[in-house]
Amino acid sequence: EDPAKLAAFQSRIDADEKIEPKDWMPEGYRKTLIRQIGQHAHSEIVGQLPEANWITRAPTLERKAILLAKVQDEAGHGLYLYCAAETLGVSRDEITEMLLDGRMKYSSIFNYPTLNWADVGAVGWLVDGAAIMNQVPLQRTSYGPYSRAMIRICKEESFHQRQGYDAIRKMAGGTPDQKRMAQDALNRFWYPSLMMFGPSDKDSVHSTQSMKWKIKMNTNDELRQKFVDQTVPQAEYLGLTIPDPKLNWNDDRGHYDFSEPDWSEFFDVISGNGPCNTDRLAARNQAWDDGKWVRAGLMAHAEKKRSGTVA
Ligand code: FAQ
Repeated sequence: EDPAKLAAFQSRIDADEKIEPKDWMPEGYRKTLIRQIGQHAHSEIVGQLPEANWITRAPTLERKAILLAKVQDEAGHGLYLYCAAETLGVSRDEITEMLLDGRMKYSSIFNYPTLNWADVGAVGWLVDGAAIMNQVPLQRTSYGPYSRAMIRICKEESFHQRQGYDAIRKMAGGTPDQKRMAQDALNRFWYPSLMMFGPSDKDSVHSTQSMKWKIKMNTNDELRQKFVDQTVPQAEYLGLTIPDPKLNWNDDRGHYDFSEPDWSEFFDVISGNGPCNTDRLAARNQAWDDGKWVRAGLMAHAEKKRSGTVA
């Protein structure tokens, strides 16, 4: 690639200009964005599965309506993000097929099961909480369509996080059994939530270049620390205990010290061996196959319209 073009591109980034679809961009920038936006879109779509699992068993009509709206929002987020990816020259069908045959990833977190109602609260509180921590800075990301999608998504994510916190607060303040369930959900979701931010900075292959291009605004460890600092007081308010004996406020650093997740588990999960990877991909493949006739019908209709033969 032409060094002069690369330098001009970098100075646009450094001046906080947004890059738009028709602008010149380095091939690596385009590829990284397709990977990150695509993975993000897939996460929103696959992320519907663990919560949708509880829609029919929500404890009250109100909780059911709220959960239904939240899961529906995730589908919308996936669609905005697929549209943002399409502006980079990749079709939604193409990247969907890459998800379905395992060439693309989605967030590790959605390979963990939701075993009971408290897990739905924990997902909203912790998983959406971690998602917001990662996504608020992405509103300022350098690629225009991604940044604009993130602005809308973040508004909806904060409602999601609050509904989760509200559900877990109800459980934590309920009967001893309900409180035990809330604690158990926190125990199981804590480390997988910390893993959502990606490997530690020393193992993050993409961070340096992505931050130079302002595709990412922070390192993985920076955001993980912010999430811990924000979440510990929330757990204290709930009367729940973060499952980390090393968790401790460090006055010198002005942050909590905490234990790293088990990174071998993380790499296992992202290479396809988490508790629910097979189920999640099977569910998405089945949805894609079941929808084949709808896609074929729409194409046939569009074709007829084009040739003017619609009745
Ligand atoms: N899971 O070099 P890095 C949501 C991979 S929120 C799976 O550090 P990068 C909302 C990474 O792809 C969740 N894979 O990578 C919701 C790379 O492998 P590759 C989605 C992971 O990209 C809530 C390798 O490890 N949010 O869905 C993960 O610079 C509730 C090396 O890592 C986003 O996607 C992981 N956790 O940083 C929905 C946010 N972490 O591709 C429903 C946008 C790393 O070379 C219900 N994405 N890997 O084969 C990002 O900010 C970044 O992509 C990171 C990873 C921070 C996730």
